[in-house]
Amino acid sequence: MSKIILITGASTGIGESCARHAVEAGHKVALAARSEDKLEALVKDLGEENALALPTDVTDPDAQERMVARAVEHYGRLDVVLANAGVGASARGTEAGSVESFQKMIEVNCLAVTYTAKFTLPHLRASKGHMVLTGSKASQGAMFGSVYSATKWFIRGYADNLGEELGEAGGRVTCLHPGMVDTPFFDEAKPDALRPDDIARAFLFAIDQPDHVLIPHLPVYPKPKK
Ligand code: NJP
Repeated sequence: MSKIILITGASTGIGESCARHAVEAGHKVALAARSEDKLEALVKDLGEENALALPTDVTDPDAQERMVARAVEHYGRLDVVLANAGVGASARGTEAGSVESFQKMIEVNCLAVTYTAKFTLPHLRASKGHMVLTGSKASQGAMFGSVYSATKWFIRGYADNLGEELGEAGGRVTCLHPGMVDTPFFDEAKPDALRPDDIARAFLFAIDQPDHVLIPHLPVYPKPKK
């Protein structure tokens, strides 16, 4: 069945790849991020009948409320939400990192996800839909820095609690936990990392399960080298 999927952080990397795979699988997508030019280019690629650009800064709750309203006005419902927008910091340690980078990571990776959930949950309740959060393998170790890891611990715990909230209405919540993925998240290419496509396939696997199946957590790691 064709699903209506709202994706935050859709302009590049994992979010963009999830959007491409979703449309290829016959779904329709609403794409949110700040970079309007990238979203418009993606909509052109995917076809206006399949994709809608919603330029949004997810740290602004009013903007997210408008984002959700526009998606629902356009498509009539929401079946899946991928709360994926996230940022890291180039200086990783707590001592080396700037206070501003800590604030930004907590604002985008944690607070903004609560806004996404707040404004989409009524629609996901109505559709008995599926919320997917992009967590990280880093929640189990400070692979990208302690503060970043802690923001993804928040996502891990929040996913479990949201699962109870949405579960009451017959919906589902899944938390993806990618290992390192080669995306613009990093300044330099990461040759041994996963590719965004690897996460997109996992995303589709999670949302394509029959209604009686729940995948609460889905780790996707690069295979260790011998
Ligand atoms: O990174 P990137 P990924 N408002 O930089 C958007 C997690 N993760 O795909 O606004 C709205 O290509 C930004 O769009 P723009 C990671 O923590 C990654 O790797 O136009 N959107 C872009 O679309 C994150 O949660 C790895 O700049 C905002 C997107 O977020 C998710 O995967 C490993 C925004 C970031 O795309 C996607 O990251 C892992 C704002 N204020 C978890 N700020 C990894 N790459 O290794 C940013 O375990 N965005």
